Amino acid sequence: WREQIAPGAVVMHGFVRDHGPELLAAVNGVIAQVPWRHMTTPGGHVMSVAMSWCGNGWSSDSRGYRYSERDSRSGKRWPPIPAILMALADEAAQQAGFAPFVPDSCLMNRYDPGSKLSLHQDKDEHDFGSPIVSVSLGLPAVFQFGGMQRSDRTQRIPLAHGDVVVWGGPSRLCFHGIMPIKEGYHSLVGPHRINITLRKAL
Ligand code: MD3
Ligand code: FE
Repeated sequence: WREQIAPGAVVMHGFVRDHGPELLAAVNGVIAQVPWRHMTTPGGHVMSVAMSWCGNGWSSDSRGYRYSERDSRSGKRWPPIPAILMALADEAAQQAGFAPFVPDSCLMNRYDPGSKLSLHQDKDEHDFGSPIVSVSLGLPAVFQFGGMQRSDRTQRIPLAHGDVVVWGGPSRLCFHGIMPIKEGYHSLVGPHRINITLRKAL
């Protein structure tokens, strides 16, 4: 079923529940080329979440966060976004009431039990007019969704394997985060949660 949690934010429960194996195969194809890595924030903290990406990649260092077409170490482009993820992003965005969506960046987060993502805004993209489509796989999570101010009160939204959320319009710049993941085992994904976000970054 579909649930609007804020203006522009639509949760599509179970939207890709039946496509776990294909989605995981797509993730693993990217991981073979861009292995999971723990980034260091500009503030010098190592993130508990492991990341990978395709399309335009993401980087974080003492100078800040940015997106790039190429791996600065090898000079090569990051791998392309798998077709199944491009199709899913467009389908979900349109069903949530947004225009056809052609993302150019796909970030993947892997959470192990205890991993969390502190409250933040996604504002490194150049295009805030486009939505972000997120896909949850594996262990469940509690998502925190706030307002335009870090101090605004947050609502807690449970996210399960197969849920897709489209974040656009007024919700695009809201603060959000993921509470520490509880210990567990998912039959397909194992002891992890994987989140995929599709974005128009550059
Ligand atoms: C709401 N990821 O990668 S996805 C991120 O589950 C990120 O890994 C979380 O926050 C995760 O930046 C949450 C849902 C999400 C993604 C982007 C948003 C929600 C958002 C941007 C604006 C508002
Ligand atoms: Fe985010």
